[in-house]
Amino acid sequence: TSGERVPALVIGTGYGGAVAALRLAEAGVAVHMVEMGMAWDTPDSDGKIFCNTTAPDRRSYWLRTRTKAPLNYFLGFPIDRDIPRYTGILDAEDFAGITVYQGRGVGGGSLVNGGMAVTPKRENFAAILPSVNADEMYATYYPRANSGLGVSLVDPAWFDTTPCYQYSRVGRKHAQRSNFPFVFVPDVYDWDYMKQEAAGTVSKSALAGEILYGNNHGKKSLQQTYLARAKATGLVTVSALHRVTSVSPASGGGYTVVIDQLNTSGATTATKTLIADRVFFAAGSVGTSKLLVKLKATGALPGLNNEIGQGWGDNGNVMCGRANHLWDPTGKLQSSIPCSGIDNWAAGGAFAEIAPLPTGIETFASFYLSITKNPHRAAFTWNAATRAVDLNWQTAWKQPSVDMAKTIFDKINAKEGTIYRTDLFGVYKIWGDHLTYHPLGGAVLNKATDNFGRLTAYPGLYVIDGALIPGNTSVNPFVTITALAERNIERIIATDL
Ligand code: FAE
Repeated sequence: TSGERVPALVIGTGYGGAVAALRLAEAGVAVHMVEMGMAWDTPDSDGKIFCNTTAPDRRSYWLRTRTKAPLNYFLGFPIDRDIPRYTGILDAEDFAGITVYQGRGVGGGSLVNGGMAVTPKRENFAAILPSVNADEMYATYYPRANSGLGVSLVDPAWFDTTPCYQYSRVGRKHAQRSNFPFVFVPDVYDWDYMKQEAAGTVSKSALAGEILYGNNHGKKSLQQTYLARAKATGLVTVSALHRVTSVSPASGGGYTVVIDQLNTSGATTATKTLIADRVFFAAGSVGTSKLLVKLKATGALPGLNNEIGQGWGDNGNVMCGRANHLWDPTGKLQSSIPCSGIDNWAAGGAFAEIAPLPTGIETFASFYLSITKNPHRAAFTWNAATRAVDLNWQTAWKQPSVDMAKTIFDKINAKEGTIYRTDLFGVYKIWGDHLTYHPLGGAVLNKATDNFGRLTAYPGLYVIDGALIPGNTSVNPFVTITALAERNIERIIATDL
């Protein structure tokens, strides 16, 4: 209700927001969470909450009239199709030089992602978060995050025999024949459930190709983990389809938070105002950065420092496919949940996930999402003319990522006598270099904030999401986002409340 006062308001329900809400509630603090996306807790007319990747409907995209699939061509033909405009689950947010994919809804990115839950190697941590005590992270906060998220590994014996990971086994064979380290990648998917899917005893999700637009079964998104525990405290409420547009100091102390209520067409149906003693920015790297840059530039929070909006990176994401020989089929049944990768970080700056192409037909293709050590960092700035926030990422800045990915795939192609696929991202286009799944930074720890996420010019304002991480995590980011949030909220509860 408008005008109400809340002790703690959390903007966004992704990893950072879910950790903050749970730990604050456990400490006895009532928390109100505001989420611009839908609740995703009610089946649609087809009996399912989420639509399938192969049949995207209005549920698939955030306020688009046409799908914008990350892998947008197949055999050289475009695969995007018209859909009704709706507050769907996946946002393909276009900036001048890059499309940033993000989850929209209660659970944030955990609703749409592949669940790959990777803790960076200890020796890479100093480059990821230089001001954070690594010993504490690896002794306490990474284990806490892994346990809270429900992370586990595929059973290697099952992996070796199941048809749905033939694509990974082909990926392993090719990696090892070129002397690259092959690694299993942990995930939050329930592996026992996937075995039952393969046995045909339960409804299929990973083995029905569900990914990107939500998983109806098997995946432990934040709705099943942190957010379920937060709600069970009885101290956490969530408003879905509500978007925070402003935060500013309130005259009687605390902060005035302005919130638009949205309908499923994305239109504002009401504007509400709350007073919050503390506000946690957990709108994701892009969402938090856009809000803070706007609030600084438009005079709501003018005292924010000049690091706001800086230090944004794409985690070096780049995708590619390889065309295998006919004796190396990758399987017509492919689990949509990746479980393995090729680690060439130390030698070549690339960590490649062996990814599925769950088309339902044999493609003889190997597909990879590489995370690379791309050095470029972009900045968000306020555009007074358009009254929007711009990001100055340049298309050409992906070249280092392509070069690093090639340290793996040029060598494998040479060894196997194979070539790159040229039909997955356009007509004769090898590299999926127009996008990222892993936005990071924009309110970097110990620069835009203090070393625990406090926006020190404004006591009671905090950043607690991927915006804190300066552009790269060397692996998939959500375990690091979760572990850093666990570390920061513990300190904030101990010293600020
Ligand atoms: P995030 O999860 O994005 O949550 C932010 C929330 O805030 C969202 O729900 C927004 O709708 C909401 N929001 C934004 N602005 C506002 C506002 N003004 N008012 C109210 N609410 C707002 O942030 N990472 C991995 O580690 N492993 C993977 O396998 C993986 N696969 C991915 C696949 C895809 C397709 C995508 C898109 C991402 C993937 N990621 C993966 C990245 C991961 O999901 C992402 O790093 C985290 O979700 C970021 O967590 P945050 O808490 O920063």
